[in-house]
Amino acid sequence: HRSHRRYRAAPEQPTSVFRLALPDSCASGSATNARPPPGPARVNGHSSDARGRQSLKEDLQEFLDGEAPLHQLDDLTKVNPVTLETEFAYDISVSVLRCLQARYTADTFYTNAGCTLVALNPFKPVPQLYSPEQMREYHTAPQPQKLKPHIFMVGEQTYRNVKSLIEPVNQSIVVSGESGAGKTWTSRCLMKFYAVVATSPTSWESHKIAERIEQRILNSNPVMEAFGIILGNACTLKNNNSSRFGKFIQLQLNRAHQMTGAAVQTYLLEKTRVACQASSERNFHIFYQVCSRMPLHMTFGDTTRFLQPIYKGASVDERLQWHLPEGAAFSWLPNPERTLEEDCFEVTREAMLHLGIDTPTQTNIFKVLAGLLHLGNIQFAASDDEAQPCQLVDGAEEDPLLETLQIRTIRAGRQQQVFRKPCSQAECDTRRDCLAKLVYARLFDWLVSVINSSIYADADSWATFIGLLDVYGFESFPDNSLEQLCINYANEKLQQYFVAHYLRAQQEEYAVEGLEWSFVSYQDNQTCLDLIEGSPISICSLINEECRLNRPSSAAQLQTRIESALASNPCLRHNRLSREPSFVVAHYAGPVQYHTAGLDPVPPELTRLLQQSQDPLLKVLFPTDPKEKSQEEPSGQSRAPVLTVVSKFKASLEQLLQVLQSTTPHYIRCIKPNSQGQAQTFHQEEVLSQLEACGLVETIHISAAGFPIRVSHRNFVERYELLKRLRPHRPLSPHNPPDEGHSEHSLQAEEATLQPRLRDILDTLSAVIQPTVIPGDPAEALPAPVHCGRTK
Ligand code: AOV
Ligand code: MG
Repeated sequence: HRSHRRYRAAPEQPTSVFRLALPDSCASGSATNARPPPGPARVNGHSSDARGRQSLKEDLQEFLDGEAPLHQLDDLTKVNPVTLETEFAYDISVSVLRCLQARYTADTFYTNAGCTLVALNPFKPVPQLYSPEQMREYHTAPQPQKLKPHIFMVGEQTYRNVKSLIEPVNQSIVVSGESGAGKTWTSRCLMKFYAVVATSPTSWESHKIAERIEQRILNSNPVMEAFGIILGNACTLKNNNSSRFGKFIQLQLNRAHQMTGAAVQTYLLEKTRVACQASSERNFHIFYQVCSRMPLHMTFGDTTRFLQPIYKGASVDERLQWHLPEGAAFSWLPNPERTLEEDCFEVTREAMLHLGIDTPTQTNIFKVLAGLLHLGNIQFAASDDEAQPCQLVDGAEEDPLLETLQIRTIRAGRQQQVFRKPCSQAECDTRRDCLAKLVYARLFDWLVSVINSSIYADADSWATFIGLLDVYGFESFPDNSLEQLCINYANEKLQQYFVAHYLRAQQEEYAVEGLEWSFVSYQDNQTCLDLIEGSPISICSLINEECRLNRPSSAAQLQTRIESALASNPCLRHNRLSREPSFVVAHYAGPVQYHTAGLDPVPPELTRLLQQSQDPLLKVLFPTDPKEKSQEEPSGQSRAPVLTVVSKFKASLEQLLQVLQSTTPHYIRCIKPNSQGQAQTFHQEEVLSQLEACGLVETIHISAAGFPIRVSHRNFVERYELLKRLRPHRPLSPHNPPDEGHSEHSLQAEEATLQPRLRDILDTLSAVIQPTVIPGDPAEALPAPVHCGRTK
């Protein structure tokens, strides 16, 4: 890119974004020195003249054919004068955006962007894209990276790295993106891919290849589905089948590189959904499945015929056994009329059987889930007398469970004297919700451990692994809680890891090329991470402290403490307009305001109550720990440090990063072209904000700080060799007079022979380097072009 500077004679003009002057002949594509006639302004690389349009079209066509990597379009903007570099983010994003849109319109959903694969959600079935033939094509290609960008290309590259005999290294594929962007879909397709390719090497030569592959995919499906469908997915505004947890799946390979097992680690289950669902959203699918008794039917024209009375839901007997009579209404089951294909109870049961969860255990699970629904119907009425516990709206009832919800037990003094304090109505509600969340979260964790024990390979039977990370992308809503803080904290960590990897990769590449370069001016997101997790004081440590103190005014106290203790960190901001206690963190993807409410720790008496349960499943979920009792302080509080959601999450995130750091990472950024889930619809603003949130814009910044244009030596020689022959000893410059050794005549002769080739080269150059002005900038303001004299 440095060599471009010679052609940049643009004086600094503040209004101009693209200030590029080209030799006339380059700009016009003609052999004369005539300047192109002033015409309508050219905007961001779009030239209004026919030649310009043609060039851009050709460029795009190259991209659509998968011939050129994404950064080539960025080259258009790298020719900006250095002084205007602040404009890069916008302009480069625009060119990336335009490229993605052109590809999307042409049903090309995958694009390479450096070491990242950008995946656009087609929002329509594209079965041919994921067919066994496609898998075979990528798996058997001598160089899969030369095929069209595809998730199978990443999958295959990853697999080959693992197979590399010189240095087999564990691999990971980080799939990120916002809700509904296609992360789970992508992870699932990759698992299907590995279920096919990471098996016996002879299978590709067998006769009934396609049939066998299909069978293998089908066999592995219930296990793959089980990660989400059993307890973890729900219908949200953004995605009908949204995974409400993050997961890292480790696909384990033996020495022959065959998949022998897997292990799954989950993160941050959105357990609040059990007790609290946003309007128009639903609880976890499983609750609807347990309650539904709707026969599966097919519609033919106007008439509805029952082909076979296959019941999606439980039988009448089962429902009676679980106390779920037909027509029962549950307040934690909003929008029950909205049925989805994910509500198929049979599939869930089958997946459970496949995982080794037998029918009696399944019945226990469904009983507990039904119990949670009944818990949600408990309504407390405020008591007139503060000394008396709140009563139930439906009338008085005596039950140890209800009592635990209504009365707080405090143990104090050396004698462990028990004090009982009635809870307010709001406290009762919080305790009820807390109980439900606690049970559901333990059930989910237990299920994950069951899944792991059914799919985990023996430690000595696997040698390497490929990790698939499917995590929530960066989130910013009008109302953000500590849950969003955890999600965005994870994204900050992953972004830092990505940037470190990307910088290292670039640096290594430059070293191989013998180029000296360091990204000294590059600022990473460490300041923001210091704010969230730094030592000794950070948002995390203050949250933990506040949870330990467990005082009624926690939310306000937390805000005050964060503001005073962390005021010096530039990433901490305050939104004075907010009435709720809150703070603002300036993330790499933009500022987010977090409310500090919702720190309620689990009351110990709730856990004790569950530990005393006689239910066979609850006994497994809440085993009594003999150590727990001895740790209790006289106040009834445990002496062990309070393990808040944030601190648990921080620990699991650190563990995840350690695992990732031991691997070679690959990145797939999923992008949602529109929030309505419509095919063939590309909303530029929505995509642009996702490009920012997934760190792609920042990646381009880093790229622009280094050498963003990479041309192989061979291509370079092929393309520019001619110029060397024209001027063997001197750089190409308008100020250099013709070489003394060359007579005017011989030069003309040489030019005549080389003219067609030269014209060709200059045409290509003019397609890449086009003078552009921002809208409203008069064309006359274009700087005077550099005169290249005879070297044109
Ligand atoms: P997510 O995992 O990123 O959201 P999903 O993978 O569940 O998103 O994708 C959402 C929906 O988009 C799917 O149910 C499909 O209908 C559709 N989809 C995604 N990718 C493709 C594709 N390649 N081809 C066809 N359809 C696709 V969330 O779990 O909400 O963060 O929490
Ligand atoms: Mg998902």
